[in-house]
Amino acid sequence: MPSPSGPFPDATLRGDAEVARLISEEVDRQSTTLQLIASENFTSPEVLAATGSVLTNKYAEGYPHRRYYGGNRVVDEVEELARERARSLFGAPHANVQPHAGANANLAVYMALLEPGDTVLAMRLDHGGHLTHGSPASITSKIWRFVSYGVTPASEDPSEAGEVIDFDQVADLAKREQPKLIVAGSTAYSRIIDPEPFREIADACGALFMFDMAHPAGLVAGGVHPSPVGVADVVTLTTHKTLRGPRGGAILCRADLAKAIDGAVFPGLQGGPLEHVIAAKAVAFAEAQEPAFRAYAARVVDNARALGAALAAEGFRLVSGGTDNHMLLVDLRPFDAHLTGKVAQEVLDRAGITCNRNTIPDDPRSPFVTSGLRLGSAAETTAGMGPEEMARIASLIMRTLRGRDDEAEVAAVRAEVRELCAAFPPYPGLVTGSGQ
Ligand code: DSN
Repeated sequence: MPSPSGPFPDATLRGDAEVARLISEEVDRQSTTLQLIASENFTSPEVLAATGSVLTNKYAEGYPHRRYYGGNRVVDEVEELARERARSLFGAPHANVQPHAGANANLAVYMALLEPGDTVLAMRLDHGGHLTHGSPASITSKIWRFVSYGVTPASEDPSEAGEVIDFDQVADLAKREQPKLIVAGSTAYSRIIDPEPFREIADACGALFMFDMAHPAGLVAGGVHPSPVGVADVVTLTTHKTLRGPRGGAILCRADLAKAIDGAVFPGLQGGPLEHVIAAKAVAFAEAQEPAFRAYAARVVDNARALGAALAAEGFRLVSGGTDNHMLLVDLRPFDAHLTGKVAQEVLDRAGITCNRNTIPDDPRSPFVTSGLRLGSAAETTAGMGPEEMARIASLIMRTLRGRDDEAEVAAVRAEVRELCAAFPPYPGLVTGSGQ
């Protein structure tokens, strides 16, 4: 069994062999397989240490200096620090760092700004939106009335942009439906989302404007994507994707909305905040302000482009023709009309290439099966990989999918993946065992 070492919480788990074993196995999995899920990353050891700290013991319902429990001198400072660092990183007048996740952050904003039944204009889930942007399966659609916009049709002409946000549709729907809130942001869209046209459309119909930057938060912090802060009325984010912090959410907003937003998070939606995670968010916000993080953000985009170019050369189609961010949405059909996203994800998993199946715009297959794969560059860029490794990964993906019925070929790819990962360990201090 691998023996964890260094400043990691699992080093002290010797008293619980079962959980220690599982954490070690996960260290091993993360170190010996390729992590290409666009919403994942490798946090720093400092973020891990804060997440595994004694701050988890403290109840702190309320906000700094306005708590419902005693003993909050230290966690008040922790949360103040996190709020201050979030404001400074993004240039925001107000930050709420308590949302346990991006979904909670979005729900809290709706609670703060809307009455039940109000109309919201947001992106369709099957064109790249998020569950909390009004999916029929989400509580959001049961409380508020969502109207959806999507992307333009795919273009036959490669010189023309297709599968990009259809701003004519956004404007027409806004005029017709008079939403109280317009939401920008997505989980499966590989282009820059410019907040300015959304602002103009919102102003024209008197709507508020929320930008959900869960995915590109690190690219905004790193200066490679335009910031929606100061353009949108409210910005939500997750801290664990491109921002590379602990799993969680946050909200940035105008000063005059601060009271409503804070009240919606607590006591409206959540109870006690996770102060250990808030401490880790503070660590991540400070890390993202370093010059090295700007260089990281630029490399993430370079790597996604390199992976996309190499995949296109192998016969895969990239939705919208490429990427401006950390992710690629790959249409598998031109590569192999019989290959589904589900089958591709499963065989890639066996080869040690971790990613997720995803619907592509107007996908004829169900969300459980899909015709696409979503790939991300954020985690392996953190591990140190560059464009050369991205080209090699594209070739490994092609070989796995081409040879999916040939166990020897899948095993050969698995061995190459292991060798590649060994040269880029995400946590070099950790000893790993044999892996999957
Ligand atoms: N599940 C996240 C993602 O993978 O993009 C969004 O919540």
